[in-house]
Amino acid sequence: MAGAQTIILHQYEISPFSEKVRLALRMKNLGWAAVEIPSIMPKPLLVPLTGGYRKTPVLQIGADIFCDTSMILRALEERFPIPGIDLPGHEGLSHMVASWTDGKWFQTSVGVIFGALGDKVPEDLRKDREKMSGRPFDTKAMAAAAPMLQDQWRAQLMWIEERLEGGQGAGAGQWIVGMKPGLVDAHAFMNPWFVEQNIPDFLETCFKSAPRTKDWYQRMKEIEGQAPEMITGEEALKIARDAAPRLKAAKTEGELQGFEPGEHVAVAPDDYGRDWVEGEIVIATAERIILHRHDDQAETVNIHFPRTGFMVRRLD
Ligand SMILES: N[C@@H](CCC(=O)N[C@@H](CS)C(=O)NCC(=O)O)C(=O)O
Repeated sequence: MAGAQTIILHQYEISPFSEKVRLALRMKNLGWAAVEIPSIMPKPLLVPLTGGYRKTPVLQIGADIFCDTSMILRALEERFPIPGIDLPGHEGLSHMVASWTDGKWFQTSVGVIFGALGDKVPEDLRKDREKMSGRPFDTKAMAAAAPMLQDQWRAQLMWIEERLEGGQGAGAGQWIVGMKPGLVDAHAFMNPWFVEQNIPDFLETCFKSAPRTKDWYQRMKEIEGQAPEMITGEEALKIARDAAPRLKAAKTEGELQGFEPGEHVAVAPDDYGRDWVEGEIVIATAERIILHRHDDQAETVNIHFPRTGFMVRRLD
């Protein structure tokens, strides 16, 4: 039964960023619980935990809340290091790969998918995404751009093909780097998976130019893990309420804006879904910032964000 030590993923089935974390959980063969959250606002059982952050997924362990997959994967690797998936000799590389897979390639995937599905996208999802991105959801323009984006999507898939062709040593060409699947593979897996869920024929067509990538993708899909325990948002909130954030000595390290522990600040993503989360700094380093917050429903939580892709500003 889920409790304060359980890995709880707030997610939804068709979310590619959620799939990336589910894949990492499978690679580590970890037990976990899932809360199915809505794909559009409002998210009344999630926001009390995150202080306003709305994106998917969010990871919870007790009263510690991890936002953004880069923070989530880092936290999983730190807390559950065996087996390691940040492969020795390739440390740090996964962040660089993720900034491509989660940024440019993901945006190309969104364009290709929405361009193909066009009018089938439900009205409430369109409205939500317009609000979240601040841009009109123009299905005609998306359909017109789709063929050019398809070229771009496949060109990025070919980067994986080139990497798989170029490997050296025993086991080369099986995984993107190293001799076993790791974080770099998990990042690279996300976009083909997203496309396969929505327009599988397009993926098959692209794989004709990328046979090694097709085989690699199949190998990735064969990685088995544990099925989640399904819990409700109410149960997850209660777990947070009954737990205390993991104790950490407050510290800031060489903060460029001069932040100190205990300072009242706000944190928000710098791309879309720019909802500001307010709290007091527990820890701020070059890689992460942890805010302490109190909420009527969740009570005391620590919310962890990466520094890359997030803005931090001082509040008076
Ligand atoms: N940088 C974020 C991106 C997450 C993201 O964009 N997730 C999509 C779903 S896959 C999302 O939040 N969509 C809006 C929503 O679910 O409310 C991360 O790595 O977690």
